[in-house]
Amino acid sequence: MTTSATITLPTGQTLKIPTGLFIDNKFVPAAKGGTFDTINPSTEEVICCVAEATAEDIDLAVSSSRRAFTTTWGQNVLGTERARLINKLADLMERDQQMLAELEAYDNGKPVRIARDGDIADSIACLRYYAGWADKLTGQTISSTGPTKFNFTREEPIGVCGQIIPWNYPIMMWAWKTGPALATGCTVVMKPSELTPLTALKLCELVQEAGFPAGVLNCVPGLGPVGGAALASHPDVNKIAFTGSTETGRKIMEASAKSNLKKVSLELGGKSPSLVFESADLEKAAAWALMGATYNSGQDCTCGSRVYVQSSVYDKFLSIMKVKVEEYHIGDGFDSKSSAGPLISKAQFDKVNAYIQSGIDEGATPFIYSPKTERRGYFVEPVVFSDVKSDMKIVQEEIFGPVLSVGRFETEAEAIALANDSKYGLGAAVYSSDGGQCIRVSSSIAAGTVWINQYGLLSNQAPFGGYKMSGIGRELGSYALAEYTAVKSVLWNVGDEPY
Ligand code: TXE
Repeated sequence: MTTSATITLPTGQTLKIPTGLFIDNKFVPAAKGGTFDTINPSTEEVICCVAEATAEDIDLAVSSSRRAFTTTWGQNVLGTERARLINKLADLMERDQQMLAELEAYDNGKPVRIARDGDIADSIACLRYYAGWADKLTGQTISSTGPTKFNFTREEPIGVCGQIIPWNYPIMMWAWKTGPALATGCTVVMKPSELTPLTALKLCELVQEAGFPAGVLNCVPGLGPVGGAALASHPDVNKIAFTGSTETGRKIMEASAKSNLKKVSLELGGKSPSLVFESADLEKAAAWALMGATYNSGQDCTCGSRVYVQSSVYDKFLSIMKVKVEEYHIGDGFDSKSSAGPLISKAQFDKVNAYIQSGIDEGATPFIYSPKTERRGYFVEPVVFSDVKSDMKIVQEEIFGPVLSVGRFETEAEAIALANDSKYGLGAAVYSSDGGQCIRVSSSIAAGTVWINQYGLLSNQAPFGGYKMSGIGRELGSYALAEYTAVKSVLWNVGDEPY
């Protein structure tokens, strides 16, 4: 198999892209020669085929990362040097921002503008944020052990990290995971989603160009149950960072438990609630709520898929929402008017449409709903259900499409109970002009992120992660550093006691 392909983007531009596995700073075919196709979700056409990693390739990648960890990276390189290389990588991404955005839009379907000014801009900032941390990792000096004992701690890189990422934000998930890993001195074996492998591989060219030592970052596209499973159960991997479904998250934990008890961090599904109180600015609340439910066509772990509105303003809220949905445009990622693109795959398209049908069958009112058209591509228009009940599937299960359920409540206590009636706890929002209510309610919701009078905005400086079945561990901010470091306590006897 060749390890590159030349593709023609919808702009008419041709682009040479790597399609091999990236091991030891080289693009190579898979050991068994296998490949898989990646598909443009806007046209349902095959873009190209990509090398498929199996267990043998994972072994090679892990050995390469282990070698780098013990020689050219890990504790052998100063934080300032790690920062320099990460900053260089960020600069190269900035140079290639438009090209990366077009490739992301082609492989994933999202609008070029959103990929460039949202996902990639944030990813560059994320790398720069973690480059800033690379030379600032300090331990503690602990004096309570007495005058003749000297105790200090070291924050050491945990080792070789497997990173398994999804298809909804391919570049951004790559940056969220590589940033803190490389900054702390870990080495990485990255497995991008089989649905969107192209930008992860293109970024490897930039890793080469930036001058990272071989093996610091390897990239092994492949199928989840094959390459992904081999990485999760590998005995020489020290940590797995995973973003994806709760179901696969369980398998990753199980693989860790059955292999070497590697550290695991999981960023999983959600069913994030928004509570709109009668004192809220309803125009703004409806705009944020619609954005929360439809951003990235709802393919977002914090998709605000449940909105509860106080009864006194329920009808008004819905009528404002209706006007706003009409301004929303689902379309091709290369069309500058598109607010969001198609769903990622036929499987997601079928899954989301089955949920929409289940909402209708279970008696929710399809308040805003345009039935399917025979259009090419996996496009689904936003759907808003009203009069939903808590036990409906559309209210309890993650849909991962632009489908919003709107229910009602009378009191603050009822609103909090509805918000917490979920196995998930990733995001939540409160809309109210009563400051005391905002604080009371945000403290009572079991979710890793609570937005007040806004939705979905994240910051590289602020921690992100889930309560309950939405995950374990935190990404972003200084909190993510703890996921990639092991704390060593050094106890030194500086006195004369015999023992
Ligand atoms: O996810 P998977 P899928 C949710 C969302 C979506 C559903 C299914 O509800 O509809 O998951 O999507 C790798 N061992 N989210 O099937 O399977 C896989 O190759 C190791 C939420 O795409 O979890 C890919 O790289 N790895 C979410 C990654 O896991 C395995 C983002 C995610 O795929 C594996 C995506 C295995 N056994 C989907 N099986 C979020 N939290 O943002 C699969 N993988």
